[in-house]
Amino acid sequence: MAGLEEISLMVQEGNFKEVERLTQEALDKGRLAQDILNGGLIAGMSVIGERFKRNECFVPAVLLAARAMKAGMALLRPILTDTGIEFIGKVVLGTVKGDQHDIGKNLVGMMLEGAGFEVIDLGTDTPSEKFVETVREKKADIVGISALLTTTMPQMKTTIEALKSAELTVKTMIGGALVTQRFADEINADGFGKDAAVAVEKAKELIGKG
Ligand code: B1M
Repeated sequence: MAGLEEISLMVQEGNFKEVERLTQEALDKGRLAQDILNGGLIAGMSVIGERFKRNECFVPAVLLAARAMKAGMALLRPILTDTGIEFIGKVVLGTVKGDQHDIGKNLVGMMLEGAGFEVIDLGTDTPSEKFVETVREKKADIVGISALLTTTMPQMKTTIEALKSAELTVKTMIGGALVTQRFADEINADGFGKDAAVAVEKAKELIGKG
């Protein structure tokens, strides 16, 4: 039977082909999708998340691991949704209007998925109205807002204000290279993730699962 440890190791090495093969093999041999997710994919991604936090590995390794995790997730997702297994929370994620930077946001999204969140990714150049509309429609728990430019950071404030005006009870989390805790406090964001690993911790905290 394909070992979960082996899947975890292949995620850590970013070997997406092996993750895909081993995940399929584990399914074929009767492993539960939930066990493969927790003991293989998420376990591997957690190791990488911890290493990243301690500066023992860097962005390229995280992106490779995330891609490998996604390869396994693609096989598990239909089974997990079929059997009604629930995500721990729902996050609407996007880069603000006027901003095309998405590498960090994508990393945050993948790490959130790895931690068991459902992520609805609105992409880049996302107007505040789109955040509001999606949060309302999808009944999200958290809105994750990313911005990388000094000129687009005010859009984070605009988005948070639009969510408040729409009276949506949703937690807000912001991040991006130039964003600080101070800025997050200034614009009344509920959380700030300095990097993808902290963003995951913060998201769990915001929904009371930290
Ligand atoms: Co741009 N760019 N860029 N750029 N770019 C910066 C941000 C810049 C700091 C470079 C510089 O001058 N030193 C500078 C901004 C300066 C400022 O505003 N003060 C800048 C500029 C000026 C520009 C243009 C205006 C350049 C031009 O055209 N004249 C232009 C703007 C385009 C636009 O958006 N409208 C532009 C364009 C581009 C590219 C398209 C070439 C490319 C983006 C490609 C892409 O994303 N698909 C690009 C890149 C790659 C960068 C740098 C070099 C790297 C950004 C990156 O991906 N880092 C960047 C310099 C830098 O940041 N040092 C720069 C890796 C990534 C993993 O980190 O995004 O910080 P980061 O994400 C981290 C954390 O911030 C956090 O977690 C991530 C993982 O740890 N995080 C969150 C991010 N989002 C989060 C959300 C959260 C929580 C945490 O919760 C929701």
